[in-house]
Amino acid sequence: MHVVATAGHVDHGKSTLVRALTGMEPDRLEEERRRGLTIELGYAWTALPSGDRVAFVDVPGHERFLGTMLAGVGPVPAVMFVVAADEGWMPQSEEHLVALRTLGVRHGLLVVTRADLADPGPAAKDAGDRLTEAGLRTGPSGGAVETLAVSGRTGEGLDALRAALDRLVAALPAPDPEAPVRLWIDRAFSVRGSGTVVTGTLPAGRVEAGDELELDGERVRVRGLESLKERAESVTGVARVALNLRGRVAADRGHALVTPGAWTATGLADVRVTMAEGARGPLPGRLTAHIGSASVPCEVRPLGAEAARLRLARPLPLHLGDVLLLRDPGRGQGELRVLARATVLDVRPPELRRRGAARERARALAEASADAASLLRTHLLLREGDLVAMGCPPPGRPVTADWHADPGHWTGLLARLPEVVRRYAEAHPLEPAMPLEAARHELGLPDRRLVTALVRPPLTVADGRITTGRTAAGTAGLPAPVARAVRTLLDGLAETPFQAPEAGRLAELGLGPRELAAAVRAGALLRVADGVVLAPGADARAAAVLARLPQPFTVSQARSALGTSRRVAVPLLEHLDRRGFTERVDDVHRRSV
Ligand SMILES: Nc1nc2c(ncn2[C@@H]2O[C@H](COP(=O)(O)OP(=O)(O)O)[C@@H](O)[C@H]2O)c(=O)[nH]1
Ligand SMILES: [Mg+2]
Repeated sequence: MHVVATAGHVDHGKSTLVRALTGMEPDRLEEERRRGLTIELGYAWTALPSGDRVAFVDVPGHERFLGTMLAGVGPVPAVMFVVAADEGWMPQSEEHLVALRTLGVRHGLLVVTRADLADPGPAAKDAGDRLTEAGLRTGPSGGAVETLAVSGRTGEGLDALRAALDRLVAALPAPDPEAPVRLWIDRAFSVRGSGTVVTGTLPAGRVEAGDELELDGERVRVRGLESLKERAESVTGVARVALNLRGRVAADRGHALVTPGAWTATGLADVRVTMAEGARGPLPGRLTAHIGSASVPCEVRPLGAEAARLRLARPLPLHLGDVLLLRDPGRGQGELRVLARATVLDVRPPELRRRGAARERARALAEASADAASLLRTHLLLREGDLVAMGCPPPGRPVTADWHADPGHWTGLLARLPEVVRRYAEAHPLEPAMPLEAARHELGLPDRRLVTALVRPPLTVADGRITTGRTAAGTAGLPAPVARAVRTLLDGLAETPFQAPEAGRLAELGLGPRELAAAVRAGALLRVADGVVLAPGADARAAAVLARLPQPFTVSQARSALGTSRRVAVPLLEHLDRRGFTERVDDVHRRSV
């Protein structure tokens, strides 16, 4: 299915055209029929010559209902732009085109109606040029917008229009069926005995009966669904859908049903502002923001030439890259009310408290793009779930567990940790090994696992503390030749921490079973299995490396991540299982705990 919205000045024949194409009545209200005027959004559908179905969202053209028009067009990917042959370009033709351009609607066709009343030529030429200039296209790439002359009264030109609609919808990009759902509600009502029904245009993703979605932070259950008045088990966007929700749900136009965890509900967003064609700054401090079917009052705080912070009157589920249309509803007749496009660059913007913080933020936003790398430059560390909810799948591997770091920030932390550990040792001569928690606090990190991931040779972790591995604990109590041999071993292990020395090498250093046992008792070596020894803390470091693997993992994946052989990897993994760093999933797989 495809969904196409109408656009154009009042009385130019939009509703008549939808009626002629579908045989359905888009003006449902008694008042609309009495006044011959569209007030509310209208819905009608038909099959095109190709067999594809198209649903129309018919919008009002009257200037008083611009908000409703935007709610109809908001979630829809394509428009049928209507201009009357006998009137030509009019104020709401202009206003609707500015709105479409601002929202970034790129697909459409031009229909010059009332062609039985006047020569459609001049209106077609004038409006066609304007639409093409505004970037509206009918075909897959480049070219101009297709223009058709029709009469809703005589039916002249309707067949050609149907064929053109097929070309229009064939060129629309296919939406992702796996995309997270955000269904902007355009109608909501309760049906006696079956709860609440909401309707909307599903732009992408899939909704199924039984799904749990979120509405303003509350979970709601989809009891059943319909598309174009037919019951369905599941519907994939683009589609018009009606969802029957379980129970009584407070649902309204402008609110959205979303996949839980896939969107960030926010009342604060940092945006890049692009003035609408013909609009001039500076922006007023109070405007209305439109996205999907929502229109929400907002405060605009300019940060720089193109950057601003929006404070929305209620939270909206947003992703980076979302486009909001900013409008000044207070403007009078003849003035341009659509003022700007606001592209979302951050949905959890940092507080601006220090002097100069706003200017600094504006500079950062000027360089920012709507992706995870930009977000990490601001937030430094983010969990995978937060990135997903912001609409930015993580770019690379996490640094540990589900944490992603800005590469520059991470490198800085790696450089700082040895210094922090050294200063701690100086200040605590009796117990020089720094607790992980103290290091976490000192580096201002939100999770202790991040500290463990920052520990690199010669630092090691043992028993929740960081030691500077070379001055290995305990060699002091050993006989001098054993202590010397152990230090030689540890020096070798600093480079390749998981390549336990072979039996031959141990013998060469004079480390027989008795000597090894003494070194292990003294805490100078870690015994993993008979004849397999590593530096103290090597097990925690191995655990940190394994936590960064895709989970679960096999012995051979662990072996190559650790840079060692099966001789060491197998007993080391068993040791990690015992210590609770890892656990077995099945005969072949383990995962980090
Ligand atoms: N002669 C003629 N009248 C039309 C045509 N299309 C619409 N009209 C009339 O123009 C008026 C406004 O049409 P309507 O579809 O309500 O316009 P809308 O406000 O754009 O939806 C109505 O009186 C229609 O009957 C047409 O192609 N030819
Ligand atoms: Mg109408």
